Amino acid sequence: FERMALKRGLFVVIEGADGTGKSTQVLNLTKRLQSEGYPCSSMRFPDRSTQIGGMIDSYLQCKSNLSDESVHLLFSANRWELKNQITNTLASGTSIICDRYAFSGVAYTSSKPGFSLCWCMGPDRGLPKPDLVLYLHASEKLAQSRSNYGTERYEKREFQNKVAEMFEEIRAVDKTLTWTDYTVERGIDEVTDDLFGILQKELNSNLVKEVGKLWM
Ligand code: Z5A
Ligand code: MG
Repeated sequence: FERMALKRGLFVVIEGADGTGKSTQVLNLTKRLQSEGYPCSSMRFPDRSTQIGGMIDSYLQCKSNLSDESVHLLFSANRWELKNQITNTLASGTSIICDRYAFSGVAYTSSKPGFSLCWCMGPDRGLPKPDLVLYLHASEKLAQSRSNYGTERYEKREFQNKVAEMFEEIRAVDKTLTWTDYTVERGIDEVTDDLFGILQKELNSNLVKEVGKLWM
């Protein structure tokens, strides 16, 4: 008899401004998908649990210094070291909800003086391509409640404004990617409901095409 082709998992990346609830929603959405019967696991970048991730963590906490070029390459290497995990998970039929990805990588470094978008995109070319990028915008209210930024590197308003501009440029470069905007103006659980609604259509579609390669 003929075996039915296994439906691969959906690869969803959550990106967005600082403190818009990305990490919260990645965890909630993963639980929600699982409880609705969709096999799903979550990932995050940077993944601070690996050796490379440890170097990134120390840099972000300002406990060590690295040149802008080398930390950019470390962020990218952190994704490449988990590439097989991504492709194997998707191939096994499990969806991935991922907290930040190469778009953050390019947006943050290209916000520093002297970095072109082209140079920044180079190291991430060929990584697994997400089926959907959910971009979270902060509502006025949420942004106001975030007026005192944290102590990590990059957590400064001026820099974050530049990062938001760069995200727009990154979107414009590659029209083959699917971005969906969502403005966070409701409570955490309502936001999870909304995002789940956005994903449900995609989860039920017949994903026969292979996972693509980013920016190739
Ligand atoms: N970076 C880079 O340079 N290059 C790269 O390649 C990558 C990253 C991948 C650390 O990332 C830094 O690394 C980051 C980008 C850079 N620099 N900055 N800024 P990270 O992902 O580890 O950053 P983070 O520390 O997790 O912060 P975040 O991602 O900006 O926060 P978030 O995940 O979006 O928000 P959250 O932690 O889920 O929620 C924040 C708070 O808001 C929390 O108290 C929640 O309970 C609350 N919250 C959440 N949702 C709501 C709603 N709906 N209403 C009210 N309150 C809410
Ligand atoms: Mg986060």
